[in-house]
Amino acid sequence: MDRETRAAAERHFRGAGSRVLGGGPALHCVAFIPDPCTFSYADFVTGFLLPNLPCVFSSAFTEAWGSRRRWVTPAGKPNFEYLERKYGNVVVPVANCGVQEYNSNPKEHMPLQDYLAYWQDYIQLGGASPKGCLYLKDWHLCRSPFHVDIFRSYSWSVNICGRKKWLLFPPGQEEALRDKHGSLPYDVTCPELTDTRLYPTHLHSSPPLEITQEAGEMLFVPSGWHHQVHNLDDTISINHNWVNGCNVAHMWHFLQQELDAVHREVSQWKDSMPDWHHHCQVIMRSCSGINFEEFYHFLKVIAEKRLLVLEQEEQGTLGHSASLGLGLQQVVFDLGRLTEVLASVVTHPDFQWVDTSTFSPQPQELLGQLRAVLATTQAL
Ligand SMILES: O=C(O)CCC(=O)C(=O)O
Ligand SMILES: [Fe+2]
Repeated sequence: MDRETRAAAERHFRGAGSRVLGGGPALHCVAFIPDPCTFSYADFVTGFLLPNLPCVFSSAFTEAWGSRRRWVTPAGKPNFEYLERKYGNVVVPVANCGVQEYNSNPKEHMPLQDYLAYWQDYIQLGGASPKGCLYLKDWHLCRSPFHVDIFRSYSWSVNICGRKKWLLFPPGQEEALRDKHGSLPYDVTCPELTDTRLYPTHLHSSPPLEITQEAGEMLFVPSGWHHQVHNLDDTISINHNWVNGCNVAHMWHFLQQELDAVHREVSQWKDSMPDWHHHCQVIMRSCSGINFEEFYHFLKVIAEKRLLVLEQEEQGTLGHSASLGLGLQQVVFDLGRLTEVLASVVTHPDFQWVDTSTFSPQPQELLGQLRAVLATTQAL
């Protein structure tokens, strides 16, 4: 990120106020980025991260990846022999796509070599197996049910080999896909969606953005975009999720929504249960994977790493690895966003119920430190 991009990003959030994720004009196509030489990180920040829009990077971006050479045969198929030799003993989680457990699939663990044996049999039998359709999570096989990524993170996904079809819904558009009980469908292509008694608002839903991701291509999935993925071939993909200054407020907004939902569910016990707020945090953690205390620690760890980079920069001891590969401008921008979110966390009424006595530093202390440091970074 350069200075100018940081200024644009800061302006973006200054204007955003309490704007929540969602809305925006309907999109009919997804941008394609053909050439790594003419596309910078700054272009990515202003064109996609800040407006929260998806894009596809051409296979030229991943041409040099070792996995694209070694995991794939010259014919573009998974190199089973190589994968088994290198990783055969690794125990991997495998989901059974034929069985629906809430909005997911039950998982078991097995050595990769067993999974690869299953996969080769599946191909030999023409895309069938008495064991059903097994899905190796992280090296995705088959298809992934309709979902939104954890904590409203961004993600990218690269096809090492094979092709995928993605169906993407901008934030908020999933609302029209809820059934009469408020639940989202497991499969957005299932015929039941047209039954207005089951899905009363489906008529008002917009069709998803449909993307065919070719071998080597990378798709950027923005924050809060629901999606469903179908493997069109035998496919291996690598995915990564991340949060930075551009979407950390989306994460915080999501956590507040999750807590509100818990409050609504258990509101009838509020007056009779002395530690009701604590229980809400416990429920939230088990449903959403994180509570307010852990979110505070998440912010703290990232803030301290960024503060260290600034300190080293000041002392002239900043090496490339110490900067986490982030430019100084990104570090300053992230600190600004973290400070804003932390200020909102510490004043949230439910955070007042969290026992912070053992936190080090104390939340207010960290906030003060961040504000003091930020005041010195304007000239950077
Ligand atoms: O590629 C897939 O099957 C699903 C990827 C995905 O959306 C995820 O892991 O969150
Ligand atoms: Fe996902």
